[in-house]
Amino acid sequence: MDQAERLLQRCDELARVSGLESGILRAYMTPEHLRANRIVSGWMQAAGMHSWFDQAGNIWGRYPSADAKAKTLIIGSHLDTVPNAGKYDGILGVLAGIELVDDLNKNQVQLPFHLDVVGFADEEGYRFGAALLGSHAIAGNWKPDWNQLTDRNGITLSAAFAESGFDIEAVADAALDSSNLLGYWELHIEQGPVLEDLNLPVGVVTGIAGARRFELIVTGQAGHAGTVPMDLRQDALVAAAEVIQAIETLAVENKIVATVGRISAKPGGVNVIPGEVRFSLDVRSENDQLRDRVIVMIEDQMKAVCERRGLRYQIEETHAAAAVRCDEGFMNIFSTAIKACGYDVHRLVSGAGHDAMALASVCKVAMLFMRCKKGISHHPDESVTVADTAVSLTVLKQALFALVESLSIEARS
Ligand code: HGY
Ligand code: MN
Ligand code: MN
Repeated sequence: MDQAERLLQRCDELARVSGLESGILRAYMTPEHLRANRIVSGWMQAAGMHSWFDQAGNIWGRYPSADAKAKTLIIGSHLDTVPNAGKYDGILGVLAGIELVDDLNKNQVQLPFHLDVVGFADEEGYRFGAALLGSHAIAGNWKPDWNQLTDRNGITLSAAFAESGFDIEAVADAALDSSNLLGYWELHIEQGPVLEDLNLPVGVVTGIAGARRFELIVTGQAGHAGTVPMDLRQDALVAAAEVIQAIETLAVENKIVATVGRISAKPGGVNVIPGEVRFSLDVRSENDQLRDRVIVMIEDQMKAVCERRGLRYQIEETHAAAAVRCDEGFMNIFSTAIKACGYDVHRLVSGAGHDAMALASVCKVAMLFMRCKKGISHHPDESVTVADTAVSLTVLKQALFALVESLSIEARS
């Protein structure tokens, strides 16, 4: 079996490590998160790396340079998922790093830098709402108030750490010494239709759209569905629906993206007027200033609707990641490698968020996108081909050797 086939077979194996009876879910600090890490750690060791968990629950493998004081290139992505996920979002990038090292190890190739492969623990932020927790931790940007975030069952992040055998007070020790970092590379499925439309297996990411996430709460008055006249109601769900419609209109008018992915109404009886509604909001744009202006417009709409209907509202921010530019030098290395493989180079922005956003605060970052069928992602129909996976591995390997070459030229100059 060749490396691309083995990589995809390993994605199938990890897909079976799930917290759901049917479908894939691996959330932060759950048994399935740790089980997946241990499986990946075994593959890292089989590829010739030594492997360890860090204090934030990320899994690492190191292919060391002979020079103990060498700098480090990190290649990785995330092993956590959204609920009912596909097999490749994140996972592909971690396993590609392992295949790259396995090839180097088998051919006894020595690098002038340490090559670390990382499987981040919580890029999606599904369980606790805040995203990029594992990568923020290694970038030294852990926020202490995250410790008190709670999941759907009211379990705090610190309790979840303890249940999984981690001490959240030690999470700051996961931070890397950024002076040692050459950079961070991430292979990731495109999660969009552009490469398929251009009939290209891979593309170079120029930047990542910034994202902000919120929990919006509308509070009215619960009441009997049969006895309260329509003009005397303070119906939280109807008010929320009006706000959600306004969110869509504002996003379309301002050419950004805004999504309400989750909504819940209390008390939840079919014959009870909802007294409280909570819903999520995810707003993104390549232009942080435009995104933030639209968020203010959304808040204004929320205020106007609630005042008119006599309801109260709260807006809690749960995640913010600034738009990120990828490193020009790395983009050129990836572009040259793609050309050497005989393909046109297409550069594109990522609308999806990635761990590279968190790493960008401490080192240069670059991303290589790989085509996925119909651009489908965050869905069981996520699909890639062995051929495209093989191209991605070849491009990464060519890019790695080009980096070695550019560093040796730098050292000689
Ligand atoms: O939400 C995102 O963009 C990513 O998939 N976490
Ligand atoms: Mn995702
Ligand atoms: Mn992802």
